[in-house]
Amino acid sequence: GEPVPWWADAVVYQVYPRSFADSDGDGIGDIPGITARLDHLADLGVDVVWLSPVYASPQDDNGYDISDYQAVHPAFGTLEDLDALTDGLHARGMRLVMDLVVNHTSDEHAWFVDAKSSPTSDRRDWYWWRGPREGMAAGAPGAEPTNWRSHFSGPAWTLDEASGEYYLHLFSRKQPDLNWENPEVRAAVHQMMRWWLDRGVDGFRMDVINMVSKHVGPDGQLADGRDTDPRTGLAGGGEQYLCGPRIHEYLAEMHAEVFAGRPEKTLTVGEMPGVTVADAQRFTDPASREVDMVFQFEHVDLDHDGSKWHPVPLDLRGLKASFGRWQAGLAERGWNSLYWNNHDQPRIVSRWGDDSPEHRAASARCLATLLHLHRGTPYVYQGEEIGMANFPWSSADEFRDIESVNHLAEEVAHGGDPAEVLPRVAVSSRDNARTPVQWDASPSAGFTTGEPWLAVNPDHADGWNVAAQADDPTSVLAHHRRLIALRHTWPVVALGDFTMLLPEHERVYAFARRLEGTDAEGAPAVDELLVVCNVGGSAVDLTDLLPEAVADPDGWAVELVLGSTPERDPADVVADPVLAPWEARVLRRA
Ligand code: TEU
Repeated sequence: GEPVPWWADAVVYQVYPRSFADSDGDGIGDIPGITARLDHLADLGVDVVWLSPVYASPQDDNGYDISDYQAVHPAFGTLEDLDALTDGLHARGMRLVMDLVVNHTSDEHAWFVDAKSSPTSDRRDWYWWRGPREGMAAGAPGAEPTNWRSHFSGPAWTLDEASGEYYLHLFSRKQPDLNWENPEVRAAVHQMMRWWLDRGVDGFRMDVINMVSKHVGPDGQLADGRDTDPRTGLAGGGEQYLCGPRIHEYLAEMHAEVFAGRPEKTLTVGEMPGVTVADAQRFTDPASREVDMVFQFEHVDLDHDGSKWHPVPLDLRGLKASFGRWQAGLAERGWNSLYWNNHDQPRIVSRWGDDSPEHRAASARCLATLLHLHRGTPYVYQGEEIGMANFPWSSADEFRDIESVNHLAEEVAHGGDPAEVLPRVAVSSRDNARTPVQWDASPSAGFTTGEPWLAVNPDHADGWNVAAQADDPTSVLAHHRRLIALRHTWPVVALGDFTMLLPEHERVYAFARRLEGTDAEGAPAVDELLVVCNVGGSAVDLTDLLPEAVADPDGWAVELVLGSTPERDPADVVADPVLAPWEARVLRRA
């Protein structure tokens, strides 16, 4: 078969630069701040850093609106700072993956300024322009060319008064969508990517890359009711722009134009909302030469009903069914990414764990174990390694994220009661992920000497910081180090087959991993792991539920490879058939 790729046993760490570490006291994280903290990442043991956008940007969407792909936003530093970061990572054996945001640019990018300057501009066709709906006047309510809704509220079209045409923006009006049908656009993107690789970066995380091929024409479906807001008449429209007709062609072309023949070890991961297992198989099949792995959204869509603003409790069986399907679907061809958190998701310990003082550390360790023992490449989002939690929001004016701010405004404009809207935004807001990283217990958590751009979570003073956890072997941080080391040292963690156990159990998440190989003498050998996680706050007896997880003094022994209760003697843990609240065990069949 194919040789095992270098990233099969890698762990990726995501840095959101605005919130990581501020070196100059302006309250905004920056690149020198990251470079100064590289030892934390090296101690954690991660192999790759994915850096969210640091490019020149008006910061309408915190850098996902780029005005110059080959320049650094001044608040983040300079190109030289970025080179120093790259060198610092490489010197420690880590690689740097940049964010690639090419579904859209900023409206302040020179390409869009040129396109907008006149309908006859050479670059007009680099974006999507359409006249008003037939029979309607430009600017009239509902005259937008389609009923598509922007991901950040309101229509996905904005009128350009001068020409009487609308331009498409699936995100904010300051993020116009590029027209990938135009080969000049694709060539410009490829050239820019090659420029970054030549400069020394090691790959790209590709923002909403499955949105670049779209069918701009039909209305979104209004029938379903779930993706349509009756108050606005807008529909999602995703069926017209997710994994559109030319998406595989575009990604294969990008691979050929940018990556083929490069001797360097690169990594590509495509962020793909709405991607199915079948799509992902093709995107990540090495034979397709498209991307190494994708970010899928199925699991993070399980705990809300329709819109992300209507949370419902997670049913653990649904999570097992989903992860189980992805594990099986990409077992033979393709590869999974594994994540709980990123800069768009609320904190996992608050979301599916329990952030009360009693269970916070245990639930963070449990969920990390569950994720990292799956087959795929785990992604750790900054702060996740110390169990950072959601922020205790108390008023609407605390939010900075455009998605949250626009949603709050839209709800209130449509008569929503702020007292009812605020708690739902508090639970789901992307700003939960964006509060500053908690380095120590000092007033701004060691993030900045100035006024942080977004409030620091007050819990940093209660041990939820890097300094307090670094030398504590029972900490969430120490547990992450052990999980990452386990993947690096045990091939079965990276490569073993996956079998879900107890799919119908509401609380115990259990699975087996199995790898056939050879022992030190070259004889056939099987390595087998059993992972058992108690996803809840009361104890569970495994005696009848999962007898193979309970040590049998007369039969084969069970060895504890990694437990989530480091204060206990491993022999005692293995001998105890009762899983404590939020306990996780990684057992080896001997
Ligand atoms: O997000 C992709 C995306 O689809 C978002 O709508 C995401 O699902 C949403 O934020 C969840 O609430 C990517 C980036 O990760 C995000 O930060 C950007 O805002 C967005 O693309 C536009 O570039």
